[in-house]
Amino acid sequence: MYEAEAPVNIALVKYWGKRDVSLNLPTNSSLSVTLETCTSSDLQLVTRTIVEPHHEDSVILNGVESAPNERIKRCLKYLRSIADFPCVKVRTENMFPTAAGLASSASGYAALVTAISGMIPLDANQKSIAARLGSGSACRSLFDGFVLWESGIQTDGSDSISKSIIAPGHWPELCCLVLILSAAEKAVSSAAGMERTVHTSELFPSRLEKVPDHIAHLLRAIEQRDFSKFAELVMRDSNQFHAVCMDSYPPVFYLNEASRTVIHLVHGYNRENVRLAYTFDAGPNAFIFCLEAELQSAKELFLSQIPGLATSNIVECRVGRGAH
Ligand code: 2P0
Repeated sequence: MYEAEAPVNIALVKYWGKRDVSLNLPTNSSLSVTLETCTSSDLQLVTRTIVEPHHEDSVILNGVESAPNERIKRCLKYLRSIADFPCVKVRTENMFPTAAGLASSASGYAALVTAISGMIPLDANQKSIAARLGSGSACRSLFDGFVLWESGIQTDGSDSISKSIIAPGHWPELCCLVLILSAAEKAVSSAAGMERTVHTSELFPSRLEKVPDHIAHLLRAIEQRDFSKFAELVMRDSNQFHAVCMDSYPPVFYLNEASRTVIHLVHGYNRENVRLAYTFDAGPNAFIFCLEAELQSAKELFLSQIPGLATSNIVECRVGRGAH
């Protein structure tokens, strides 16, 4: 029996768009931070997975058994091309709502690949490729701290690899509050949304030109621990990603009324100086960054201003380690 646990990651510069749909090869590089939950509630932003030899490949996700889907098959096929291993029963549990814009596929495939790395020898690049074949953003959840996923240029994806570029200990005061504003499943999957954007958004090519600068500037802000620069770049990239979603045709909306309230609250709070940053994935839930000194007042702000938000819907995280 082989066990693994993988955290979620949140993109600071978003992956949105594929140059190869079947290999999950992205149109642009992305930069993320791996999140480690530090509240001791039932809600932990991790996936726990156990694999064991079985007479056929099967998956039990949150207690429900099914045959492996195409993505899992693709991932297992690649892993078996490196070194053969028997059929497996995969038992996997998300310790948070599945498909609620909380990147469950990222932690899920990172946990699967890490559990299988107990059965066969895999180097970091092979793990990254295997996780990416399951779900693009999963290759980032394998690694610690701030993680860069390089888009690569090869058509086989051999150079579309992620790696840790800044260790978690570099910026210990950086906190992330995850505000769970809705646990509902999204109406348009990320894969479908990306495809629509690539084929229909007129703004999208101009985003692709800007992404390398976003990444370079953000890396400099992180290296210098410059929170206000970091915050502006993170909020701008999130807004641009949602703008190209809205520029797709028909438009794709991932934010809801509560998400927009969060955006207004953050800009109001930042009027004198920039102390909070928001970013949103393909869903309405908010990821709020701040420094430790600001944490309590940030929580009070959202609890008092977002209707229905309770302490139990806020998950406090730090920059953490990847799958293990
Ligand atoms: C990201 N997202 O960089 C971006 C930002 C959502 C918004 O990666 O089809 O589940 O499995 O490769 O990784 C979500 O897309 O898509 C995602 P697939 P994935 O985190």
